[in-house]
Amino acid sequence: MANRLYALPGSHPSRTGALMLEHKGVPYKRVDLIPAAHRVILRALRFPGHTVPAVTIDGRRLQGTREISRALDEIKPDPPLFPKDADRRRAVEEAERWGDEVLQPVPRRLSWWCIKRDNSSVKEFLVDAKLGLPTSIAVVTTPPIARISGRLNRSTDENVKADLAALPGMLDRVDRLIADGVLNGEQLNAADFQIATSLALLRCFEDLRPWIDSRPAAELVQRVVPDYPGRIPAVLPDAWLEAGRSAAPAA
Ligand SMILES: N[C@@H](CCC(=O)N[C@@H](CS)C(=O)NCC(=O)O)C(=O)O
Repeated sequence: MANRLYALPGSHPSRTGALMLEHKGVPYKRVDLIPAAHRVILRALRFPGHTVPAVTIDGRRLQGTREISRALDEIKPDPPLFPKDADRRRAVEEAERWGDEVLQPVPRRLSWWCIKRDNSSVKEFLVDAKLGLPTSIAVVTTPPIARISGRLNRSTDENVKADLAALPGMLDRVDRLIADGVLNGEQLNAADFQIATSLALLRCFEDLRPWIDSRPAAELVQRVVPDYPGRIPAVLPDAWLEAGRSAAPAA
């Protein structure tokens, strides 16, 4: 049976899953699920959790970017997603963990907050979606989905404000990982694929693109995921953006 990648339209970790499959040269068919209905479908497909990416490969079910990266290295060792050297592997694993647990939720929370207030460009996230229904119908369902997803992801004013205040420090950390050779080295690794998609989604925010484009982090996005679709109009309050605007990029 063909390998399948179950995704949600515009989902950055889904793109991480796709990039890792492509890095390995593993053929797959992408299936985009309809948000909210995705939970029922993933359960029906016997995945244990409710998030994407979820992959079926060689009769195995893999769910979550970190499970997928490790399993892909087992299934097809070359090209590797983790370095052989133990110290370098630890550094990549730690960067991948941080990218998954700390950085990845930030663009997710910010997206739902912004889309709830202005969904005029949501269709741009759906350009290459494989939903099996017309984009116009998907767009119409956006307001209730944005409300539910905003609640599920705790996209509150307080959390979004805190994310924006913390973001410059997170971008500094990405730049340090690049300077240390953990990210954007000769061989791309699991942490590159994990972190680049979060940065790519952050670049979709008109308010935030300049924060990234002045940094080495932008080179990682250009290399790994230059074609991330979508645009989020400038709706974030000026006062919340102040912290980031005044933060100097890492040397
Ligand atoms: N951090 C995990 C989970 C990813 C995740 O939360 N994906 C979101 C889409 S961006 C999702 O599936 N949300 C649906 C839900 O929580 O039910 C990973 O890297 O695989």
